[in-house]
Amino acid sequence: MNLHFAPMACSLATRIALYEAGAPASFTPVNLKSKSLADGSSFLDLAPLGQVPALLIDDGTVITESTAVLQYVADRFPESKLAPPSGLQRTRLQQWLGFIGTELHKGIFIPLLDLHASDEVKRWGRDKLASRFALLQAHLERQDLLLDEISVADAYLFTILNWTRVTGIDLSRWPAIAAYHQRLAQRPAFRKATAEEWALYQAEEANKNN
Ligand SMILES: N[C@@H](CCC(=O)N[C@@H](CS)C(=O)NCC(=O)O)C(=O)O
Repeated sequence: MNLHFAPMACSLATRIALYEAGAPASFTPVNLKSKSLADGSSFLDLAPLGQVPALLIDDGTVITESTAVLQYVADRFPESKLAPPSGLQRTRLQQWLGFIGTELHKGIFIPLLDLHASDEVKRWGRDKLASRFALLQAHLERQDLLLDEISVADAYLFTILNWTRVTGIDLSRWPAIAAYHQRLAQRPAFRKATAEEWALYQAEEANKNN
């Protein structure tokens, strides 16, 4: 399987899940601005919205949307136990994936990261963030992970929390969230995926400035 990704973007969550699962995978960087791949081909042929993650699986099928891609990886490698197989725990996983994807990723962080978003939009995002982080803080005061065991939802939330750094959100205001983020950063799969993509991200930034 091949993950189309951009360094430190939401696709990092899928790389983490693949590493946690010990899954054989290759990785293709996408230029999100030009919507092209390094060989000059159009990413839009693969993913019409031009968004990562896009996971190309062995029969040529492309899976997009983080919540679907992450659950696909978890289900394809059930021994990794990255998703409860069924029942209320599976529903809870989907609840968290929905919360992270809509309330945090798209609802708040994409506007905060958008270079064209007005100050008013960014203020609105920050105001909205308070109630969402309060909910997370309360949950993580009670338990170490989103579910009882590590899951793809933790990989996704970790990835989004990385963006607090670049959006100037001081995580120390939410100590249980900050501690959770630090704990996950110590897990080998999280550490390896983040170190690799951080290096790629920095190289891209250096290229932009040259
Ligand atoms: N709904 C998609 C959104 C993915 C998304 O927003 N990806 C961003 C990177 S974090 C992207 O590719 N942005 C480029 C664009 O929207 O043109 C998902 O949940 O996977």
